[in-house]
Amino acid sequence: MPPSVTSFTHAIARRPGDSVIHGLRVVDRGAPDLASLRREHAGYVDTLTRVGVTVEMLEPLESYPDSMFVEDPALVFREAAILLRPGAPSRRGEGAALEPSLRTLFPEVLSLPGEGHADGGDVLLTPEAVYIGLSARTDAGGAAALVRLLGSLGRRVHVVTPPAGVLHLKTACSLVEDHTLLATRALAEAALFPDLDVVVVPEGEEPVANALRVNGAVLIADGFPKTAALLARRGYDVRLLALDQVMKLDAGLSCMSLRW
Ligand code: CIR
Repeated sequence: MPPSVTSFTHAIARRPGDSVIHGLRVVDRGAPDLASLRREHAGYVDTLTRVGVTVEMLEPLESYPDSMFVEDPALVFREAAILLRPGAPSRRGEGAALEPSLRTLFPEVLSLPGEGHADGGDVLLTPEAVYIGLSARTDAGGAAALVRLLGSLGRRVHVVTPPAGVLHLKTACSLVEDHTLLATRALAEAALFPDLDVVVVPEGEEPVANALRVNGAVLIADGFPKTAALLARRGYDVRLLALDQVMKLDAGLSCMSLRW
């Protein structure tokens, strides 16, 4: 049986540095408030711990404002970690900064070959397959290199094109079960995942599509009551997390950790 992709014992997270206020954002809704953002990050790590995950905390990296979003520069499986090459020029050194920690935690650390770019936020794992979304951050060259690398590890890989306007594939979707995807209506209608059931996020609550299923719980951003009620009705143990400041940086729950 393929391994579950919603059960984790370990994670890596990186504390936000002061420079996080200069993090990338597509629409500028003002810089995040540093103290509140740090509280949100601490609450996130605390929740992961409460649901049974041992979190390896990394120190802030001031030279990379977006480096608390550790999901983008790497991809991890129990048997290996892959250093990616983020698409945003300001994030290109984040993989090298993560490498020493990954080497202490994984039996093997591989690197994305070639010149292309790929962000971990564009990679969705299901038990049987890996989906890579093309985006402003993940280009055709990076996706092709990742397809070859994952293929050599025995993974089945699909490259998909999310609808325009999606920063990362997982900005618009996340797995709430091994075979059930929570997704925005636009992504659901694009029908990119024939082997998954799709739960559509209620209209107006699209930012909450980036939920995080961890062990028995589903973590979602606070402030999206229709989605919280929908998930609770479906029997999920829903945990609400304050995320207002993190969301000002176009980020969500999955991107603040690497999990395995
Ligand atoms: C960025 O634009 O790279 C950061 N401000 C946010 C990254 C969020 N990552 C993700 O959704 N996977």
